[in-house]
Order: sequence, then structure tokens, then C-alpha cells
Amino acid sequence: MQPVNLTRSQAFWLALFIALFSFNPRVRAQNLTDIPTWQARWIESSFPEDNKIRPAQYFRKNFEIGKKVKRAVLFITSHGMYQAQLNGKKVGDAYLTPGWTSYNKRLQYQAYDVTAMLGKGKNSLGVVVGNGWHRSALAWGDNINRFAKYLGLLAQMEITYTDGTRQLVISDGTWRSSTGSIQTNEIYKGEDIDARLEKTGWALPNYDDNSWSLVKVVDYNNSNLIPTTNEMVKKHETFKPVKLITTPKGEKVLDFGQNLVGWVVVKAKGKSGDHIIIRHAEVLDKAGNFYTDNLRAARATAEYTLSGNGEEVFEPHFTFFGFRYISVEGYPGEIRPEDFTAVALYSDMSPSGTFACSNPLLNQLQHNITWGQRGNFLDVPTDCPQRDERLGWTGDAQVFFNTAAYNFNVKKFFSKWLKDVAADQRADGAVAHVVPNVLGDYEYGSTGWGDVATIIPWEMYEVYGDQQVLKDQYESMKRWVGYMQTHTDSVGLYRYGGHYGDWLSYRSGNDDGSDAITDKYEIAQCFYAYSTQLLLNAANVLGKQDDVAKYVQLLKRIKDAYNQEYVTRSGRLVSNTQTAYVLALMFDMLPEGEARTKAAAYLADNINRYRNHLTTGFLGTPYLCHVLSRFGYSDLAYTLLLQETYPSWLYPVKMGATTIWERWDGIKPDGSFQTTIMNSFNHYAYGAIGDWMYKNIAGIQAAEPGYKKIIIKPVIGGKLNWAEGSYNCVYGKISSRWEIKGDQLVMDVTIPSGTTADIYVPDASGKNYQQHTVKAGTYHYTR
Ligand code: RAM
Repeated sequence: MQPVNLTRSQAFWLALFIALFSFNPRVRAQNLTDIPTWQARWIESSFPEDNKIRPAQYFRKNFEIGKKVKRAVLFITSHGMYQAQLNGKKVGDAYLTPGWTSYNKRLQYQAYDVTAMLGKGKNSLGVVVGNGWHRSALAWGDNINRFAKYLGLLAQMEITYTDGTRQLVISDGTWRSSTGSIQTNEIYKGEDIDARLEKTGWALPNYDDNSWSLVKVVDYNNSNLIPTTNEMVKKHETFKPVKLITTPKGEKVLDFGQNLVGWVVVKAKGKSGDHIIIRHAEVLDKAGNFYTDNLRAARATAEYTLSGNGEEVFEPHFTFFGFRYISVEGYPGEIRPEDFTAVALYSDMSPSGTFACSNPLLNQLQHNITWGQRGNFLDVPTDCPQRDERLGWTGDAQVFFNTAAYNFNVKKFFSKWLKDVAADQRADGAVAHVVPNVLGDYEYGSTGWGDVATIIPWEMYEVYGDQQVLKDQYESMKRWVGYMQTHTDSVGLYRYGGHYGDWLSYRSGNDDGSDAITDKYEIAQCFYAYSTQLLLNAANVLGKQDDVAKYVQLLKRIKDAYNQEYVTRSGRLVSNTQTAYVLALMFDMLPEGEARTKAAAYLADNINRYRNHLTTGFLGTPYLCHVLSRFGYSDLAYTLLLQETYPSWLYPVKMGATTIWERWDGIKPDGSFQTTIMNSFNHYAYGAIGDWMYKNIAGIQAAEPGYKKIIIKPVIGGKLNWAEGSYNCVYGKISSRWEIKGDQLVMDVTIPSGTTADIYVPDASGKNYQQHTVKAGTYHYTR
């Protein structure tokens, strides 16, 4: 069953429709005239307020259906995470609902068409509510109850009969509540299910709930309720174990062959009280033992106690794990791999792009990028999915946006999250480090992180060509630039506040000055300029001429101050690092002409000094190859891309990675690990190279917003014999494929209707291009 996403206008028409029919005298119960104003009341269990992670709370209500149902819609949300059942069957195919937003300001409800789930006579609506993001400990320390002290439910089913009468079933004081088999449940901890405590048939109409408690009815201000507009989290790929391993320590470990995010469905048959413990890990250590130190305080465990009633099937409900391996303890009988199925859970974005080429290592890199995206696009773009963090780090999201948009359609995903970025923006315009903000009022305003407020809206406009995102986010963009402007000194320098800088850039570990540390305020001045440029672009698109004039002035001042402060007379930068040159060139900080050519040469020289290795961190890496290509160093960009030793993109691939790592050397060449303090093996940020691969190897680029005009211009190099890519833009599918056959180059291109393209066909040497301006169609070239 598909959940129904209602837009505001659909909600309005639904309300009007309901209002018109609500005057029918046969309508039972509520007055329907003011739907979608909620008639339902928030209900909670009678647990006292506490700061413990409680068992999941079960709520139920029977109701009668007397006539033929034409349509029934269930609107539902919770304080906590819910799973609803109608007559014992799960409602919808979404998980981790109601999703994650800045709940105090924006709490999504879902709408499900449940018409086919209702039967004549007695029906039953049952809902389990677990702690979810509302009540789990989030970020570090034991800070639970971030968003709610109590688990709560708000549900409203609107039933329309074929005779036009209507009925409401709402959460109210007549519901009953109890606990059941889902005991501990918490995002980082995992979930414990005791099948002996299952209230068998609890969501069926004939269940006797007399021993259940009556619920408390509580009033909350419902002004934070919003419809769901993005794709919800669903189950996707499944994996069977590729290996059963007994580790040197004697642990029984199953390897699913892929680092993924979700959980494992376990089948088991045993005695009542048999207790299975499933722990999760991304990697095995050097000796081949199960390794969980990098999960820090996250227990990341599922525990199942058997009822003893035949074959039992377990899976968690209100948590998720980042893992490739599980260790299995206490399993009754022989561990048979076929009884374990790993399920990937992620936001249900439709795939939009493909990339492949003649180098298998690059294909594995592309695979790792897409799996990094799947695992970390769980309603919110998270940095990592496994340790006690899993937060919507704004910097990570902005560096990865373009790549993400090639791989999947992320328009709805990011439109929703950007609204939380704006909702969590501080009164002074500072942007939170993580959104939804769970870190408090001081974790704000880092350069490259806060710039998410301008970068993603602008890039999203370029990708989808829809001005709506600029309209929606314009105030937020403006406020972020305003924040930096407020904190600019008298000479126009933004030297204020704490910044993460070029996070996790190369550190040689030697005291020889080779650490690639870029001055944080030098970086900040670059991003200040870039954000101002993007705001200016947005003002132009939206026709805000006063703002255009204002920000043209401001931009000039920012760049002048930068050149005064950070550029030496010979054109070197104060921080003589790759990232410093990359940002200066990418954001046009230097005057056109010689200054830029020289800076590009310094950059190339720096790369050579590191024996053709990158040294960049989160902020420099996404732009590194783009800058090299722009200034005529595409060969060097290819050399970096194909570099196989640390630090490089292919080093983790050579080490067997199936996702992108947080650090260039998460596992060192000798098999030891980076520090346990911060070492995720599923972190999409460095996957931002995907954008360069699509644009330059496959050669697919937007020349105008939304790909109304397309450029196809592959860069031949890296000893590749062929490469191909496709992208489903808003007009349809673009594809590009080239292959070197002997001394000829063959190229096939598809351009969708409604667009035009400039196709640049290289020769086999890659040095000379022939340009063709074309309309929609398929084209074949040989040179
Ligand atoms: C760590 C992670 C995250 C990064 C922050 C600054 O929590 O690496 O990705 O954005 O630091």
C-alpha cells in the first residue's frame, strides 16, 4: 500500500470535500466541518514521566463499519516512531515514520489510503509507538528526550461510505494502551524483543483489551503539524550472507558482502526463553575478529527472546544499524545463512543516474558512492549511520549534493530538509551544524557547514530548474549571508567564530610541516564570497534588483579584503595548501587572468610535491578535480582519481571498501585502524567526486538550469577505453557513451525532447573536440 502524500492544495480540496458532506445527518460522531483541523487528540500511556528508555507503547481501538466503504484515509503521527496496523496488517510500506524533522517546529503526519484494509463489522486500529528520534539519546552523552518526554499518538481515520455518509475514528480517551514484545528500543542501542511478552492478536478486532489501561488525553499545540511531502523510508535491497565465519576469538559472524543500513530479519526455532543476540559491525579487525570500537557508545544490538512457538521471525522496528557483518550469539541450533536476510532501508528516492567505465576500480568507487548515499539518506542526510551520531551534518550534505542528485532524484528529500535548515536557523541567521539541531544553541555558524543554506538551494535550482526552492529558501539564504556580514571586521574580513575548517584533511603525522592545514578564516572568507555569489544569483533569478545591487557591492568588498589579506605579491596564498588554491579558484576569489593561472600552477605543483596525492579534507575535496579541469589540468585530475595509495579515492577501494569512508585512512596499509573516536566506514562526504565523474568522464552537464540546455563533453584520459553515463533530468533521459576503438573514437548520445545540447566529440587522443549543436534525438559519431 502506498502512503498518500498530500500537498497543501490537495489537503484543502480534501477538507472542502469532507466539509460539504459532513452535514449529512447520518454521520456519526464528530463534526467534520473543520478538517484538516485535527479532531483527534494526542494520547499517551499512563507511564510516569521519566528519563528512561521505555518499552514501546501499544495503543488500540475497535470500531464498526456498517456500510460499504468508498474511501478511507488514515492520518497519523506520533511523538516517537510508530508502526500502525489495521486488523493485524501493517499500514503502508514506510518505516521509521513519522520521519525526522525539527519536531518542535515541524512534525510530519502521514496519510494512508486504507480503504482496502477495512472489513464489514468490527475492525481494529492498533499502533505501536517506540522512542525513535523523539526520545532516543541523540548526539553524545545520555541526553534522551530531546523532543518529547512521553511517547504519544495522534491518529484520525476518515471513512467515506458509498452512500456519501462519513465517519471518523480518532485517537481519544476511549483508546487503550499496554506494552508488548518490543522492550528496549532506541536508535543507537537497538531493539530487544521478547516474544514471550507478545500480546497475541492485539491488533485484531476480537482481542480482549480489558486488562489494558485507558490512555491519557493530552493537548499539544498542533501548529507544528505538516503533511509529508518527501519520499518515506522503505525497505529496498535484501542480502543473504556470503560467508559464515568463525573468527579467531570464536565469534560466529555472518558477512553480507555489503556495508548497508537497515537490519537483519532472523528466522529461528527454539525453546521459550532462548535468547539470540545480534551485534553489528562494519569491518573485521586485522586478525579477523568482529570490530565494534568505532561504533563508540552505540550498542547497535538486536536481542530476541523466543516464545518457543514453532518457527519465529524477528526484525527490529524502531532502530537501524550500519553494518556489513553481524555476530550471532545464542542462536538455537545450527546457524544456517539462509535464515538471515539483511534488508536495506532508505528514503524511497527514485534512481536517476548511472555511471560505468572500463576501469573496475572506478566502477567500485561509483558503487561505494551510491551505497554511501543509500545508507545515509534516511529521511535526513546523515553523516554516518552506525555510531552514536547519525546526525544531519550540514557540511557533509552540501559537499555531496551534486553527486547525490546525479544518482537519485533528491528534490523532495532536500526540499523537506532545507525547511528544517531554515527552521533551525538562529535568530541572528547562524545555521546549525546539524539539522535537525540536537546539539544546542551554540553549535552554529561553521564555515562550509552553514553555507548549506545557500549552496544546496542554488545547486538544486541548477539541477531541477525549479525556482520554488529559491523562493522557499531565499530568506534563509539572506539571513546566513547577513550573519557573516554582521561579523565582518572593519576591513571586510570575516574572521569570527569557530569553524571545522577543511575537516579531516591530510595529516602526515610527521612534524615536518607537510600537514595540509588551511587557515580557517582564509577558508571562511572564500565561503563568505561563495554564499554571497549564490545569494546574488538567486536574487537575479527572482528579480530582486535591490538585492542584486547590494550583493554585487558586498561581493566586491569580500574579494578585495581576501586579496589584501591572503594573497602574497607573487600570487601565493597564505595557506600554501591544495584546499586554499582550490577554494580561491573555484569561487573566483582572484582577479581574472594571470593571478588565476599562477594559482592553478601552484596547485599543480603542490600535488606534484605530494607525489600526485591529494591532501584535501571535506571542504577542498569536492572541488579539487573540477578546478584542475577548468584550468587545463585534466590529466592531473585523472591521476589523482586513479591514485591507489593513501590518500586517495581508490585506496579504500583497494582495501575492500563497499562504501565511502569518513577518513582517507580509516584502515591503514598495515591493517590497523584510525582512531576509534571518529572512524566511520560509511560516510558519503568524500563521495563528492562522483559529480566530477559524471560531468567529465561521462561528460553530462547542465548548461542551463534543469538541463533545458545540455552540454555533453567527455574528457578522455586515465587510460580509460570507454565510459558511459546516463541521467534522468526533468525532461527525460540523457545518455552519453564513448569508446576508443583502435585510433578511432565512437560516441553515442541521447538528448531528451524539450531540450537542446552542445555535443563536443573528442578524438581518440582526447585533444581535439568537434562541436555539434543538436535538438532532441540519438546521435552516433565516429572520429
Ligand atoms: C564528525 C563527522 C561529520 C562532520 C563533523 C564536523 O562528526 O566527521 O561528518 O561533519 O565531524
